[in-house]
Amino acid sequence: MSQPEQKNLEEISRLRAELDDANYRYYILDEPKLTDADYDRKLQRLKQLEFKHPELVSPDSPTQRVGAAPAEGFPEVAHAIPMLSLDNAFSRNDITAFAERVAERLECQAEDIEFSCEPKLDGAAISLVYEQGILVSGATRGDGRTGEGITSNLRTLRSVPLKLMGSNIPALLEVRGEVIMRHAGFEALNDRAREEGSKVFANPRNAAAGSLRQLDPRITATRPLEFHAYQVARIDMANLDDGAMGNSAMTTHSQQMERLKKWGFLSSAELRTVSGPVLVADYCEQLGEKRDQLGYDIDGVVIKVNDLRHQRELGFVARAPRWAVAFKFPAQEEVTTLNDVEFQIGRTGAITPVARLAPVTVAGVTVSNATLHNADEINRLGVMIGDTVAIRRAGDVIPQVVRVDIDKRPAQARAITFPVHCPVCGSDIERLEGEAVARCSGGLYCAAQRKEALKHFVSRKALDVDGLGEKLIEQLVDLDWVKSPADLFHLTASQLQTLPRMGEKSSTNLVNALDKAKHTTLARFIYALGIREVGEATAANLASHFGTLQTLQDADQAALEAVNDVGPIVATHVHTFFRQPHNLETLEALLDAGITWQESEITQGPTPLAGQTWVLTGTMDTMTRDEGKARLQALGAKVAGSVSKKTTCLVAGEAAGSKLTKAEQLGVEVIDEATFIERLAAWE
Ligand code: 5U1
Repeated sequence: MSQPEQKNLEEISRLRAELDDANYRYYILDEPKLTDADYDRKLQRLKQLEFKHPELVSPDSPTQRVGAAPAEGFPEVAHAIPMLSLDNAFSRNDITAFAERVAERLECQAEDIEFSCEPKLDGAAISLVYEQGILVSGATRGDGRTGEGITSNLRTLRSVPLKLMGSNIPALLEVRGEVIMRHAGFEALNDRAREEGSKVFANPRNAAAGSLRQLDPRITATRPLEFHAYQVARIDMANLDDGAMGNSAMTTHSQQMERLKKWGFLSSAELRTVSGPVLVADYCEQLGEKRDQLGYDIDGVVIKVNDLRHQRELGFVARAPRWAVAFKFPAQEEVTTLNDVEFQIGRTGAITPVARLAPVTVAGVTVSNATLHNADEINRLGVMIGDTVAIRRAGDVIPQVVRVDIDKRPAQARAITFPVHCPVCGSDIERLEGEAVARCSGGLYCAAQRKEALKHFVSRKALDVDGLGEKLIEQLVDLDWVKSPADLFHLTASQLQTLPRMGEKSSTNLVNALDKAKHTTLARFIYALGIREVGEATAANLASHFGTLQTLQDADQAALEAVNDVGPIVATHVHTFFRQPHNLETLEALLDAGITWQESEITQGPTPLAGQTWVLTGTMDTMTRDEGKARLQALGAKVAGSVSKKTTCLVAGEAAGSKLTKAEQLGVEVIDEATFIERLAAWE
């Protein structure tokens, strides 16, 4: 082999190791090491080298995740050991009964048995087989004995190692687990599908299973799927020296899960081992309370006898192991009746059909309203008033109507008519071509839009007016006292006192709070205007880029697109906003009412932090993190959510946690709140 060839070979193996390591840190340890751009650069370089040396391409190379051609169908795969189902438990008594059955067979006390408890993920069950550490087969559960071979699709998941990491690699390993889609990824996938008029999934489980059964792996590769391991089904370590496993030999399920992490798999961070049925039931209760905050669907807890020797001793009965049970949580889907549909108008005029339901308890919470998204969704569901519908509630996501039971449709069911005029102000409802959302064209003439715009205007990240809640805003608009945000500043304490539940003190406090809110920052003021797609960060970028309101107002499309993070759509919204006569009137009225911001902010200051990346963590005494972030952005810095090698400086407030540790490990500069304030004062 020539010297350049030898060099290429070395670079290939170095790049593969670096990419595997970056993947492992990102997906398994949740501690990213490379930025996305660095990862892509290295992957590109590796592709280039492998193109030059096709003889060196191997199936475990990180370039080979999305390589396979579309399939015609999936081959049958017989599972070497059946993929069993589990018996269910629904109460503390059921858990005790299970533990006692186990104790009787093992001839011991239930309290002394160690159980491993972990969430029962609601996704698609999968088996992965590794020979000599290389992924050779991946299959669905199917009927438990035979599944579908979907290796090419599973290879596209970056949480599926193509090659086991670390040491003591077994000759054979079969790992089982669940492929899931997190709520955020699921919502984004469905939002995109609604916009494009393509298939909408009823829940993340269907989305995960459907994504895995794509004939073209390139489609699977675009889906936000994660594989979480939960069982070592087969392992053959005969290839290793007797002593190779040393003290780390695995005698329990929890040890196996730890070992799987070292080999590059994700396994549950919620796994706990506890002894006896009381603590197992406590675990189930606690996980049930946490269920809405996990960000992915779980339908219960899997409780396993932790000792592998005891598992073997207990064996199986019919289709389920005697050593495990699934404690089931209440379902996240329930059936109820659609009593009516009302149409709600949002801040930007977007009209959302809201299903009014016969109240139903879904996963422990009473649900009487659910979203129907838009007209296309109503058509897709084919739903009518009076129908029996399935409602899904998960995490923080707004409850949704996911299905209709046509067979139960009553004779008097009524079609849902999408209004052509705004139900609040009577203006035309418009739907722009290519947009899924219909909008009321009334703008601030529409009381509904006015109420929402005012709620936004006084909200914490905007003008932050204390004591002006939603109900009060609604009253002020309904009484026609407030037609535009500027009217707020003309309210008097004596006028406010005439409202129900507004005493002398609260009225005076509100007037004072409004007065205080007049002195703000340019970034907050821009955000408060409620321009479409202009969130807090964009507002801060616009403020620091243009420096004055007038320069922003005068900016053309190209000048707007030159701002950090502003693309053509946002630029169009901003440009259009400042060309609407009623918006210009509102601005003038606000300035006349006395809204001001510090002079230093309206003259475009220097941007001494341009090119730097800062991270804020912990709590600060004198300002919120949002405020700190806006001030850094005004100085030209980028403010990131996590610490990496690229971080210039970490501001660590009270109770700073893992970000501080990481910054220290990476040698990133760390400063406290006092130093941060000193530096801001010097730069500003
Ligand atoms: N977390 C988890 N889910 N789950 C499902 N563990 C687990 N174990 C299973 C199944 C069917 O089966 C083994 C107990 C055999």
